[in-house]
Amino acid sequence: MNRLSALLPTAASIVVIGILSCAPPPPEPPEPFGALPTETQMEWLAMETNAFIHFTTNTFTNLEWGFGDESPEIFAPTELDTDQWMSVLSEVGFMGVVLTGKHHDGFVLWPSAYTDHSVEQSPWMDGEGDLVGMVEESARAHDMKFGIYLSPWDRNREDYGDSTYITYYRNQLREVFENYGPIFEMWFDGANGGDGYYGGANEKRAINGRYYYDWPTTLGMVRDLQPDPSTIIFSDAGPDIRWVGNERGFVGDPNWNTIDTDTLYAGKAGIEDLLNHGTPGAKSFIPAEVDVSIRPGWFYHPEEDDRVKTPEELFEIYLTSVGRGSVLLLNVPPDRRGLIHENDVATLRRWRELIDSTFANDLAADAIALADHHRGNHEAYAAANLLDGDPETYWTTDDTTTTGRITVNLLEPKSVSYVHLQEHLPLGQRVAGFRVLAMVDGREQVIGEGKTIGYQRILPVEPVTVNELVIEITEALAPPILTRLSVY
Ligand code: FUL
Repeated sequence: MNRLSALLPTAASIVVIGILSCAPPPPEPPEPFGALPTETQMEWLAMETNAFIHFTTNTFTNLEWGFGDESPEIFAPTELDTDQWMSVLSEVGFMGVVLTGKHHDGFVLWPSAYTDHSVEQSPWMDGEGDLVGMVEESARAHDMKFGIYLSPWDRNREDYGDSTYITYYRNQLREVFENYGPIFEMWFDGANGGDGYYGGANEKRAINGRYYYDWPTTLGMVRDLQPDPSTIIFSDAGPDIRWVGNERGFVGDPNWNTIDTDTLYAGKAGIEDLLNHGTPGAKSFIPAEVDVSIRPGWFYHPEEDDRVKTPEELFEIYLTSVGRGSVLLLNVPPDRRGLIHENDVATLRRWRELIDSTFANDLAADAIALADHHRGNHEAYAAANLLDGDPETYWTTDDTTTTGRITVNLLEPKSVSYVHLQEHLPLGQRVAGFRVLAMVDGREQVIGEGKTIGYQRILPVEPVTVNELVIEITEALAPPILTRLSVY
């Protein structure tokens, strides 16, 4: 071959280049549908499991709600070690931690410039301790994000109910954000039981729940204090994440990430159910957070040492929270020594082993997925995208349909117990009904079904050993868009 002909394209390569350049470009992706998540909400959903820490004077008085008249003298952990907390919590997979910086009793776990009712007046570390600072530091040392709970209801403060208390509350918020930020999650608790110490008044105080706290101003302040990375703000109905409507460890099916906040108010009949399920196609994207305690109480009580949830109970909670596209906020309350109790540590470790062993091996990793149709019949939207591990690629349909059928060829008989699906939420939550089918005894049978998928869905199915599975999307609010399919 002379030099010139080596540089010239061959006839065959001209044909290939011609075909490639003629391949039609993929059709436009589907239009976004409904309320969409922010980047911060997507990052929060990806955290999956966070730990909640309830620790204050209640730990020593054996109460769940301190009255507000507790002496700081009683706050006296003997072996407090926040590194023990964080090393256990990070070892078992928690990505972040939310600490009760102040619970309803008003005792403050950091030396605050705005009150004496704090660790500064306690014998712990001779009044030199700063538990918020220690937890924050230990969390970051273990690569966990730090968040805080500051109870708006304060049964210690004399001025609770007056506007000066709101100033006090905001000053403390500012103090926390400035000294211990970035705060990944801010927990605004909704409880208010009325009575309390209130600086010695010992009375019942009613506040106007709608106006007293002037939430728009407080939330605006938090946004200004931490614009980037912005804090995920929890309260019963958002603005960023919502309460799940129970403290038992489950979000519903369906679990819609959307709610209409303007029609939700405390005391509304059925509000728990609304929060538990969300509302399809509603105006705001406000996912549910599943908060539940590893023990019967939120605070440590010695008599509950043998009532720590079992690893199997926690695994079930994992399936009904993370497995339904929510985030689990699991409360692990340290004991009077200031340590996470041995029983809690043991159950947490075994729980993590259960999760890891159940989901160790994706049986669909080498599978072949084919859909009955895909958008514009273009490879860019084919079912193979479900198996490529890339959250940016997805299977989707033409705009004219809201259903689909995907066949997953596992290549050889495999024992299947769970199907794991994910929607591509940046374009909105869509799927409202799906089922899993398999050939059993020569007949195609439904082995599992559910309503929503959302951020993710881990669906337990009738255990079967099969070569092939079918995923049917039976109902959706708009063309379904799925990004992941795994089988365990
Ligand atoms: C509730 C509080 O009253 C409980 O004590 C606990 O902190 C729980 C997480 O939130 O509203």
